[in-house]
Amino acid sequence: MVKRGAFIVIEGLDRSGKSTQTSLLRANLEAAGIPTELIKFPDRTTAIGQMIDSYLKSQSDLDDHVIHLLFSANRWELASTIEKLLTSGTTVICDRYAFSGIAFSASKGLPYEWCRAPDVSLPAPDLALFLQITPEAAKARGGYGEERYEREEMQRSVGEIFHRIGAEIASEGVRWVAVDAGHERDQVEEDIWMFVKPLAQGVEGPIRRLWP
Ligand code: 2DT
Ligand code: MG
Repeated sequence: MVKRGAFIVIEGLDRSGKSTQTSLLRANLEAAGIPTELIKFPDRTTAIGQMIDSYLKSQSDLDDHVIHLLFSANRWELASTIEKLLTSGTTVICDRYAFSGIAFSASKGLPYEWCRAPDVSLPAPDLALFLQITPEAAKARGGYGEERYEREEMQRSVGEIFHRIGAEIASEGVRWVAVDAGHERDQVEEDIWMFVKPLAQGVEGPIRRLWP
């Protein structure tokens, strides 16, 4: 049976080390000879991505529902690319995905079920790794940046919703693994590799869909 590439999502709060760890993971996969593509959401380069970027920088204001749908549309723009990559045997790593979409919008008060709806039937990851860090530890790392959502109260409620998502999707059959991102960089890298390595040689079976 021909194997497809693995679809790996890395989620976490701001300052949890997502960007560093997604880059390290890509390097480790490539060093193992696995063709790998790293995609970051939001992808701020598309027309929709530019609207999102402007919103995050507070250069524009949008209704909470509208920005939620734009984040989802930004994933749909890349959905067929992700599928093609996986089918051609490339492993895809996403830095944030639909789970961030729910966590941030629901923490602003939008209904949880409403937040899940626009991502229905997007490709589902084979493994979602949640980089867990307390808001206190994040603060100790130099604090948050200037963008919208980069505030301690918001990060705290986003973290709580991530936990709810983790519990729910695990019961629906998506592998959701919390990794302690409070450790040293090398330790986190090693922990992530331990979970990804078994998938690195490819995955059998069709690409699954959200929400399984
Ligand atoms: P970065 O700091 O990773 O660039 O993210 N976000 C992200 C949402 O609110 N919904 C989504 O669907 C996604 C993918 C999280 C920028 C901010 O955008 C938020 C932080
Ligand atoms: Mg950020």
